[in-house]
Amino acid sequence: MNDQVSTLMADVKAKNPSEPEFHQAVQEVVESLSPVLDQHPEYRKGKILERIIEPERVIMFRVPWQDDQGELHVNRGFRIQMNSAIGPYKGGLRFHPSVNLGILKFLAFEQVFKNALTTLPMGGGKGGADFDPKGKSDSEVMRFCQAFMAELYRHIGPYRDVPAGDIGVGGREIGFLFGMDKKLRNEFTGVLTGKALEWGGSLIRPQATGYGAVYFAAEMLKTRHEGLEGMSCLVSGSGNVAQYTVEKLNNMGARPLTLSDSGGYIYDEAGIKEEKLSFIMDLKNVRRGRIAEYANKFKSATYTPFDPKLDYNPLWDHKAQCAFPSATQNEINAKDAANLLRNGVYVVSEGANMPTTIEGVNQFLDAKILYGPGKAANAGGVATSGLEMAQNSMRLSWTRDEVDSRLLLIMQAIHKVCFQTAEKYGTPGNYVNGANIAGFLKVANAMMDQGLV
Ligand code: NDP
Ligand code: 2IT
Repeated sequence: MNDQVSTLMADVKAKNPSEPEFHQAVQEVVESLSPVLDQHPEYRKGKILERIIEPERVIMFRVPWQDDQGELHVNRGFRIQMNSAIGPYKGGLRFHPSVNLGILKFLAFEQVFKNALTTLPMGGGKGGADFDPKGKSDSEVMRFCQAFMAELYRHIGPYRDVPAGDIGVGGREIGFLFGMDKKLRNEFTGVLTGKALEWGGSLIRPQATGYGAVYFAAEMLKTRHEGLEGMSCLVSGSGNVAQYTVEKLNNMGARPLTLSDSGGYIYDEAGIKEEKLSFIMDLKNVRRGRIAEYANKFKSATYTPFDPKLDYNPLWDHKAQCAFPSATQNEINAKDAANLLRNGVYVVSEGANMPTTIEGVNQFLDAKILYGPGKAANAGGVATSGLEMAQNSMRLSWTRDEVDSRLLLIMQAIHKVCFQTAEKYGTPGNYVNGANIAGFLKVANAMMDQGLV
């Protein structure tokens, strides 16, 4: 760390105590920015960095709801409106017991740069609650979503802030949230994305994050005149992002071998082919069961429960060429990164947000593998949310091919700007610097244009 970065990080830690994920996300970005700040003293004078790390607004609220037995519960809800320099706040909602202010601030901070890379006019935000949807009935989830929206609706809107899904928030939750917003507002507006097709959703939005992460990997491979065909791939998670990553990998002739949930992971040496993915989709999206069931059903697979005493994740300790972390933050630590490299992995495309620790990232960069950080590689999801907003504004819907081809073009554009920016600033092949600098420049220039607000 240079002096400037250490001073800034000391301030960030003092001002935002007990928020390690936020510190980590800020550190990774500011470490990339030194050459930009040296070349642009006006950003220093305009205190762009100091402003960009401070949310424009943080909303925290009580979410009281009643379970099926009539017992009352109180959760904490949040919306971080991080930066609106280039468009309305945009970003997902996460429902998970681990949710706290620091985690949502890291996610909102990442979202600012990610959204800037999409080429679309979206600012950055994130929200959610420390609610655990696991084991809850549909009516409990509905009552929670309604209670959550009873407060959130007054802070959002199609020109103000447009939430979407993230961990624990999928089509079912977006439906309940949208219904409550519509009732309270007495207006049918495109206030959320990830809606169902019949009421304003976009084709390909459910697929977009996973497909996009695979398109990004393919673009990185193209720079070495290679393709995904025949590549063995390790995928973590088994939710929205992981499922459509596996689908696209199969379409492109690759061999996805693993999937996980918070209990453990499966390794299927025969590959997680189409019919097995249908089983996963039913298991996870309809029956809401555990991934362990996969190994009972398919004999080519083994299930390994996670052992909390281990200081590494055994999912990352298999021979493969590619890895698609698609579960959660910091799921690849220094030891996991070393295991991946030792096992021959040389393509990492992050479907999850910040799945790799700073020590892990540094190993990937030192090894000069094709490493696509989340804010670039998983931007296809929010980009397609941007396409959903565009369709809502026009009051029409595009075909599957139209949306998918726009998604591909956007992922190619993101890859290109990251690749070229990394080169321009003297670190060719470093997509971390490329993504951080390119995203920063767009937002910083907009902030400079708009004055001190
Ligand atoms: P889902 O809720 O659909 O799936 C999450 C998956 O990750 C589940 O398999 C879950 O297992 C597992 N998981 C979650 N938390 C943990 C944890 N602490 N430890 C181990 N496993 C965990 O979420 P998504 O697929 O939508 O999101 C996955 C990642 O992708 C997140 O990092 C999210 O921020 C990111 N992302 C999502 C986008 C989207 O469009 N949905 C867009 C861009 C990024 P279990 O069921 O056991 O909890
Ligand atoms: O992290 C993310 O980019 C998302 N969860 C998707 C956000 C969105 O608004 O579609």
